Amino acid sequence: MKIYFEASIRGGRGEQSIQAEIISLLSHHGQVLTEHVGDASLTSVGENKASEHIFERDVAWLEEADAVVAEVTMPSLGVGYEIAKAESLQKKILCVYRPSDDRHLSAMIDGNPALTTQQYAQVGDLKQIFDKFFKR
Ligand code: 6IA
Repeated sequence: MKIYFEASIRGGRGEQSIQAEIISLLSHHGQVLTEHVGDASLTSVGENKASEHIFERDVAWLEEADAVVAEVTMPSLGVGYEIAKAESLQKKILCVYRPSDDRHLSAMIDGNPALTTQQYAQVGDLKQIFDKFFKR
C-alpha cells in the first residue's frame, strides 16, 4: 500500500509535530511516500528545491499512490489542490481534522461526497480511524 500523506507546509508549520505523529501511525499501513511533510527541519520558507521540481515530483507520487490521507486542520492551498487532483485521479481519500469553536472546515472538503472526512480530538483517536479506512 503506497500512501500519499498531505498537510500544510507554506500554509503554516504549526501542525508539524502532529503531522510527524500521523506519518508514524500511517507507516503501519504501508509506505508513506511523503515522509518529508512531517520533517521538523522543513519550514514554511523551505526545502531547498525549486517549486517546479516539487510540483512535478509530488504529482508523480500522487499518481503512484493507492490511498491519500490529508490533514486539513491548517488550511493550505497546496493540500486543497492535491485533494482535488487526487479526486480526479479517483484515489481513495481520507481527510482528518480537529474542529474548534473558531475554525470550520471548508465546505468544499466537508461537503464533498467523494471524500471520507473524519474529525478527531487527539492523535491517539486516529489509530481507529486509519484501521477502519485501510480495511475498506
Ligand atoms: O501550500 P502548502 O505548501 O501548504 O502545500 C502543502 C502540500 O504541498 C503538501 O501536502 C506537499 O505534498 C506539497 N508541498 C508543498 N511544498 C512542498 C515541499 N517543499 N516539498 C514537498 N512537498 C511540498 C516546500 C519547499 C518550499 C516551502 C520552499
